[in-house]
Amino acid sequence: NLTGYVEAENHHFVIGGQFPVHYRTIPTSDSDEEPESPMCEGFNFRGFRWMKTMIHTIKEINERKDILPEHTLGYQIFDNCFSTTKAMESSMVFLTGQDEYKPKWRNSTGKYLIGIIGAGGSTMSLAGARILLLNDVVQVGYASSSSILTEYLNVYRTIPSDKFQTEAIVNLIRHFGWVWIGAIASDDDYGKHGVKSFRKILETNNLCIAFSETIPKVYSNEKMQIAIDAVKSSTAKVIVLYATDFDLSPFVLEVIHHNIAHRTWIATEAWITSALIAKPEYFPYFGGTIGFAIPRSVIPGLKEFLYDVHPSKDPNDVLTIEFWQTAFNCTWPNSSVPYNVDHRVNMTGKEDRLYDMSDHLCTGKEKLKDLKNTYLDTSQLRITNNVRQAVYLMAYGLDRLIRVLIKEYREYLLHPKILAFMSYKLFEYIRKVKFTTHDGRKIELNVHGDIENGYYDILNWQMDNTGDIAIVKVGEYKFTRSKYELVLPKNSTLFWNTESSRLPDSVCTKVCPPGTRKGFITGQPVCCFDCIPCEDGYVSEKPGQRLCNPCSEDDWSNAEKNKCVPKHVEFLAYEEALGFTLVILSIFGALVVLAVTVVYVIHRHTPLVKANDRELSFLIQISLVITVLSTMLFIGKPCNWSCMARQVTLALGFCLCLSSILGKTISLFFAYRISISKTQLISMHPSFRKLIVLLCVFGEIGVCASYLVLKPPSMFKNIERQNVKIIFECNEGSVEFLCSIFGFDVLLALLCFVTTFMARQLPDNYYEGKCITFGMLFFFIVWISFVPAYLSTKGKFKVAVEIFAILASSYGLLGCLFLPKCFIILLRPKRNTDETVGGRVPTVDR
Ligand code: TCR
Repeated sequence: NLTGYVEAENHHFVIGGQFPVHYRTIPTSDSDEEPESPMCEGFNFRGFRWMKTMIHTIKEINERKDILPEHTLGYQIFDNCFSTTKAMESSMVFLTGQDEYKPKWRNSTGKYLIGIIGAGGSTMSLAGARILLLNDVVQVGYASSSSILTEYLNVYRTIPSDKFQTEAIVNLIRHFGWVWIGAIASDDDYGKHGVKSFRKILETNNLCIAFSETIPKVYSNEKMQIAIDAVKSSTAKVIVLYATDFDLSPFVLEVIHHNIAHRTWIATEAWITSALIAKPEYFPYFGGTIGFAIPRSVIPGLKEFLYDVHPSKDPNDVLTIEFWQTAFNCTWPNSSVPYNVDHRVNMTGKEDRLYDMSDHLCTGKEKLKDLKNTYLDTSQLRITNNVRQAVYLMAYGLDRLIRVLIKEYREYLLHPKILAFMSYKLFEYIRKVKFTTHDGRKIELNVHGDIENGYYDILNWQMDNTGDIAIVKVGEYKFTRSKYELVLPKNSTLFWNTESSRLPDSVCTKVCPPGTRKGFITGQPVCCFDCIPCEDGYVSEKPGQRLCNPCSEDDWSNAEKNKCVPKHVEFLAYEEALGFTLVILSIFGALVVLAVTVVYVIHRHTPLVKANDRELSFLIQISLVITVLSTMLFIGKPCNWSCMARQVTLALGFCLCLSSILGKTISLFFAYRISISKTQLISMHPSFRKLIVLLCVFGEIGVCASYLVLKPPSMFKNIERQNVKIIFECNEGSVEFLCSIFGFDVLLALLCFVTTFMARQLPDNYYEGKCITFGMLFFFIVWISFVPAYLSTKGKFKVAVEIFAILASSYGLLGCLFLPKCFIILLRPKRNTDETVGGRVPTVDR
């Protein structure tokens, strides 16, 4: 039941061929009959053209003097109906020459079989490849492109492996920025392996498959619906269809039936130029299809050869008769070839099989010229050219081998033993063939028998003025084993089947805006994600960032989290209200002290001022000015010198103040002792008090100097990353030194307190002892409450707390020590007389 062409009789060698001249076999259902080879249906004009091209090329080679000058090639070609069974069957017949397989040394025609051109599709090539490999027969594929065929040693091909096409598709997808892609495959090696590697390459590029379904080979409504539902429900608007046109047609009908428009289909080379699908009525659904195609070629002389076909030439040429009948829609008289109308039972599940002979008889006068038919359309010779090159490849290989052998075995050349030896030599010779085709393409195979350098045309389906589909070349894709180049010229206009006619976007989740980052959802593909706002201190400036970047130390994120802005700088400034108030308070304090001094100077000869050491009073006033004004050093942007100056000035100011007070209290203390014992035991020499002050101050100066020299405090920019602001503060250098300088002050304060506390009973007109006791108490209260307040505040408020404490303690001392006295001096001058001073109090003044 195999149909095809044989011409072997007068030739030395035979090339086998397998072509899909029909789309499929008719499934046989009656099981009680003896199994027999299935019939074919659906005449494939394209396949018929391929087949004819093989014959044409062999004729051309036979006429040429430069290839195989002394031998001629015959052929044996079978229609495999695009089915595995037929392909196997014909492979067997190639080998045995019989319907049943009886292993015989490649003798089906009685001639030496060089190899087989075919078998149309990957699945069929695969089926044949196994047996052919067993028998050392080379198979040169012209359309079998699946990447798994690379593994078969005897399979060579003139079509690039799908590996390249798959990469090309992914590169195209990346070019257009699509990330969420659907995939539909035919249920065969071509589709399944294609989609498998497609998925893999896609994933290495961080793109995602939205769905991946197959189109059943044998129509099944259920399976078809699964694929259709996937397309319908998915948000992926760009879908790759990895299938040959025959397998695709039922799916196409289904898409139209379900009115699924606004999809962009990415075509593989197997259907991008298919007349079966590129029909104007399908345009609303399939317009805008983009994909890759084998480059076009013009084959000289082929057109004439194709036209030279007529059923009357050979009544046994059933294929030509069927061609004629199908093309002209008539029945050839007196032939047993059934008039075959392509029926759709396999495609749509609807029984509309038409098996009746057309009642209209063919006359034989029908004009091929009037026919608009794929067979005669030589404008798109792509796979056709591959067929031609496959034949050439085989012929060249044989030619090279024979040239070598002829030297040794001249007359024995066709002896079976030599032929047997020849068969596997041929493998190598065919693989090593390098030649340039008639249109300047270089053909060269790699170790696996694949071509590696080549290019695809990028085609786009558009509508031309006449309402026909125009398959427009919009670019080119060149590739070698490791490199590729995608050229899509700017001026080539693409048609897109979208509502807006603009480039479709196919995404699962829209790109995350700046200020957010992608948050992957567990169990979801990487293209589907949540957009999570960046944390404080982190930003994402560009859309679609995976991570938020931390801002530098000096910067902080803005509210939108899309930019780092300089951190707010914090210190207690003179200009701000708090700083300003403190400055006013300190200046006011200093003025008050000065006023007191002025009062004291004016009334320096009055007993009150003279009582209990006038100089010490002046020293205390000076020191209070110092401490009050030292607060200025705490305000403003700190720098190294102000950091050094502030603590030391403060400590020295207090030291001077407290030691002067101590000088006074010690005198009071001794006076008290004396008043108790009533004996003039020790008299306090005034210079002794000055000595105490001097010693204390010098001691303190010494400690301060070593502090400044050994571990000086310095300015410090507190820029911890998690801080919203930069805090300018002073780094105290050494806590030990700090503690010791102020510890000394505290010690002095304690001494003052203890001494006056003990002498508080001493009757004195001006209540000096009581005043100092109060002053010191106040001093302690301020500084004790200062500690927790200081430790629990931050930044500029810490400094403010310190200033408050300084001012409060200074004001307190000022208030306690001098205000009652000024009150007396100015408002109760009567009390400021010698009697009152000298009366009850033993004079401790000079
Ligand atoms: N490889 C497909 C079959 C095929 C085909 C074609 C069939 C290709 N190109 C064009 C018809 C027309 C590419 C396969 O199965 O390997």
